Amino acid sequence: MRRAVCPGSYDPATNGHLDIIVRAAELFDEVVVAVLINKKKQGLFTIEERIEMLRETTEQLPNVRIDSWHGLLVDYCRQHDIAAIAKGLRSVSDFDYELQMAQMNRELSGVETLLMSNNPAFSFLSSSLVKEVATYGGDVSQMVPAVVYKRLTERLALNPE
Ligand code: COD
Repeated sequence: MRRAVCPGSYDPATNGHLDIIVRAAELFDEVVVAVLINKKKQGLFTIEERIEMLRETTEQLPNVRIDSWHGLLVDYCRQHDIAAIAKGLRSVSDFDYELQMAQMNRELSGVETLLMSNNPAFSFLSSSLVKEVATYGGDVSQMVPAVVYKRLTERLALNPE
């Protein structure tokens, strides 16, 4: 079985993330969307909330499952027999960082990284910008999956700026 992982913080998932997940699911037998836990970073959503939103968003994709992990991504890949890391590239600045991580991960474990050019319609999207715009009342409804939009507006209504 050809298995890939789409790793990220997903705090929260955007339509840019989803586009990469859908495309990876067309290329591999199974795709694991792994929410990487960074204990130094306080997120807007808990890991459980991010997982729930990703599950709902990807429920129509039978070969996609959601998981979480704390530690090195290459260790997750080894433990779960994953041969490839699938990621999206938005810009040249993304490329510099992604290439460095891809080289490090390959050096550490031999795992390959597939860098997919993103859909230009989503080039400007990042979780942090979406959160910032939503915090100040901007309309992000077309930038994130519907379930994320609902949770985001509820969360920000509870914790206004
Ligand atoms: N369009 C297309 N793709 C996108 C978009 C978009 N608009 N936005 C994000 N993506 C893709 C990118 O491929 C990105 O890499 C991925 O989604 C995740 O994005 P985020 O913002 O959710 O997550 P990051 O950037 O915080 O994730 C970084 C990782 C968690 C993947 C990285 O830090 C990691 O692998 N950490 C584990 C510890 C480790 O192994 N460290 C050593 C690395 S060499």
